[in-house]
Amino acid sequence: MPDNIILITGATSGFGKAIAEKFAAAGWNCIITGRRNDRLQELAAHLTTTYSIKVLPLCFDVQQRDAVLQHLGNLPQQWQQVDVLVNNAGLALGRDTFDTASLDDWDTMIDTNVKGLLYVSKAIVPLMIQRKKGHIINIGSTAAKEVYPAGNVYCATKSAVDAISKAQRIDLLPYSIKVTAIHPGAADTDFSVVRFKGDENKAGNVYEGYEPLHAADIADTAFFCASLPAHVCINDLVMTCTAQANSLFFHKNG
Ligand code: NDP
Ligand code: 8X3
Repeated sequence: MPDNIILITGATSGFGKAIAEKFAAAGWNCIITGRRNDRLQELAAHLTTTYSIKVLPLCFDVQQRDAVLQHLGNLPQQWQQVDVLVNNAGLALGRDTFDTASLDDWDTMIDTNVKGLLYVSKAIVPLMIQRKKGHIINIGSTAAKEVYPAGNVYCATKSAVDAISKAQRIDLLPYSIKVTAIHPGAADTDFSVVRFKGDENKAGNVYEGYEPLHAADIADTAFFCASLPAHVCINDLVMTCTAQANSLFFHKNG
């Protein structure tokens, strides 16, 4: 299988799905992961038939260390040359102040956004080291750059993604592995519905009065970062919609 291979975690919706579509359209073979197998199978069928590429759907929870290592530590031979790994799977749960937030929500965010990213990276990095080639794209957030009210642990997990990206960049330097952290601001995916545990009204309010980023914007940016010449790496990229200055400041109509 001669073409480029991208592995995207959290490809069942939002950024991950859009990234899979973007790279598949450019002829990349895709390893797509997530917990919702029906969505994975549907996306795999769509990408395969639309773009005549190969797709390997892998259904697992990034919080489960053994499951991650079992799936990604035993990739079929023809899928082992992963050129780009996008650590995208992640979530926020709740928008509660430090004193009122739930420990269970904190555990899930830390286990997914931080530990999941570490498990996946640990499984794939040896394959990149072998080839002295590879590109890790970690999806952080503007929440990594400024803590906002009632953002506490979500912001902390994204600060951790920021720090881990810097650490990977230093430690993997001898192997010519690029590490890019993309930090998007508000984008209208399922993110807020998940954060507000299915409350569509609360989720919709997040995007009222301005045009947020769309998943395709992040996919275009990831594709740009992955398309640069071998000697060029975008290290850290913060992107927001025009109506957002940072985690705290928006210009909304009405
Ligand atoms: P979505 O909710 O649309 O997508 C999240 C993806 O992550 C889904 O595919 C989901 O798949 C996957 N995922 C979540 N938990 C797990 C898990 N335990 N194991 C495996 N996969 C998991 O949100 P976005 O696309 O917006 O979010 C993608 C990333 O972007 C996240 O890391 C988020 O923090 C970050 N981000 C989002 C922003 C936004 O405003 N939307 C802004 C900045 C960053 P499944 O449920 O099938 O497992
Ligand atoms: C998602 C964007 O502003 O909800 O990371 O933290 S925000």
